Amino acid sequence: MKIKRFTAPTMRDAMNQVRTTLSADAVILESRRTANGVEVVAAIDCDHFAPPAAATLASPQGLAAAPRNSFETRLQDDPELIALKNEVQDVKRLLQEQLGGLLWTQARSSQPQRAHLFSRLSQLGLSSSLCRELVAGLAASFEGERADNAVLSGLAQRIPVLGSEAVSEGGVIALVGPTGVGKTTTIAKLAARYATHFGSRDIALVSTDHYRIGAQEQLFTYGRLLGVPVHTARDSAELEALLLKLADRKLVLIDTAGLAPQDRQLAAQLSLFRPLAGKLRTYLAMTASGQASDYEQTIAQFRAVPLAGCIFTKLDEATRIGAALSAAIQHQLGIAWLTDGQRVPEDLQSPRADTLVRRAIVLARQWPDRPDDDELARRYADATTAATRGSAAHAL
Ligand SMILES: Nc1nc2c(ncn2[C@@H]2O[C@H](COP(=O)(O)OP(=O)(O)O)[C@@H](O)[C@H]2O)c(=O)[nH]1
Ligand SMILES: [Mg+2]
Repeated sequence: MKIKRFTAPTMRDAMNQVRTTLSADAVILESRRTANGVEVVAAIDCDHFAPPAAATLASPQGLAAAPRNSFETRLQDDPELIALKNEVQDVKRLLQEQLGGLLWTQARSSQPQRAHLFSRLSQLGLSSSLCRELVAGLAASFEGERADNAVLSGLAQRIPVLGSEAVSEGGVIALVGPTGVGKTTTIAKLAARYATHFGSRDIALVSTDHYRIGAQEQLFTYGRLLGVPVHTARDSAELEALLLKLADRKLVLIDTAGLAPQDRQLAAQLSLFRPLAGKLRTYLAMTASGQASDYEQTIAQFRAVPLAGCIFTKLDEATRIGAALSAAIQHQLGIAWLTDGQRVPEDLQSPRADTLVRRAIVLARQWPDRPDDDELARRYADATTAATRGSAAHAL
């Protein structure tokens, strides 16, 4: 592997240098802003390194147009080639691990303050790329506690929270999300909260959950307790007609079926709302203690309907909320409410970014995750790869 450092006034110039000196196949390991522009560290696998000729530089168009040749076909069918491909992938993984270690060692010796902050943020459960972005944004002159405070307030500033007017302004609100996250309970909490402030006469509840026995009964029970009528709708025509009938209500809360993202009925459930986009606000409910991959999958599936924001539930059960915060930041999903217990309506809170950061810190102290150096190196390498993918895409 050949590794080279490039400096240039702009990212575009730096990428041109990388392409000309190494090749279009070069991998960007690190990029950062300097007083004079940008500094990029790029690497190329020596086996594949040949001085690039302008005509052979890879271009997206070229790749798109390339026909599938017989080698590509064999790569999928031939057992020997498949074994070879797996071996290459193993070697690649090994190289990435070693490279991660190298980058992490380098970061620790050349920028110990930043490396320390990366490690601290990472222990909150935040995504590696977010940790890296927060640390990269730190002014070089900040040290010690001042640096800690600066990155934590940087984190708070990036957490998208929605104001409490989300309910107080009323309208038609639907909650969607995976099974058992607490949608129905949250609907009851929202209805009770609104009823306390404005009376129950202006509220209606709607259930579209006809998939599970007892699911509607749960909402009817809450409705009876709160003195709020509960309606049902099986398809979008019924829902649309019902919403017309309930047009005089200040707040209509729609409960949906708890379906797992991989459930085939999910598409049918979400299609209920598509014709009504613009007439209602849909919030995605997710537990606060999920893993990054859970959030990726859930958000990807439920994005089929336009989302006005999200709700993080079961904060009381969470031992870490960094992944939830990272998902909200990365997907720019404003957090509308938090729930932290089963009590209706007490355990419903309006989010505050600084409180969420404090909570993440307290949880990390209570449930420490002390990654060893190899793990930190892996996270740092992950973040570097993600960042460079982004900046390369931006520059090219
Ligand atoms: N610990 C805790 N449990 C909750 C919270 N919200 C809901 N639950 C519980 O989670 C379970 C599933 O809630 P439900 O509202 O039926 O979920 P749904 O399938 O998404 O509608 C119930 O036992 C609720 O009491 C919360 O904030 N904290
Ligand atoms: Mg439910």
